Amino acid sequence: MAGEPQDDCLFCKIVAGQIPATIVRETETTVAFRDINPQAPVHILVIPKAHYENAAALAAGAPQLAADVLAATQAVADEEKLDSYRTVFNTGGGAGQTVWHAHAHVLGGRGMQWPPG
Ligand code: IU
Repeated sequence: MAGEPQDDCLFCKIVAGQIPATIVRETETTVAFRDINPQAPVHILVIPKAHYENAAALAAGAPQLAADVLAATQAVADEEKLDSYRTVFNTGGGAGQTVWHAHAHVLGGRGMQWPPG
């Protein structure tokens, strides 16, 4: 069911403390941790604690929680002292989504190209 922890979800396990992660920020509803395969000097993932499979499901099912995730991306960027940064939600395999628990990538600390690959 939407919002409920999933046994086979890596990010639900991080929320539960069952898998280690370098957590940089935590609120009542969100967790932010460093990506294990960073694509920029700063690469942090912000996730809702509740399980939604992607950003679209999160926005539709829990709009306040989606807002909490967005607010957390800004807070993380501030804490990392990023003037410019990119926030990415990969939605669907064709867009590069590999973990099916909604997450925002916060990337910064280097120049960015546009369009992204
Ligand atoms: P994606 O948008 O679903 O492709 O992003 C998933 C990210 O999760 C990706 O950048 C991975 O490096 C990252 N990640 C992680 O930080 N820790 C893990 O244990 C695993 C993936 I598996």
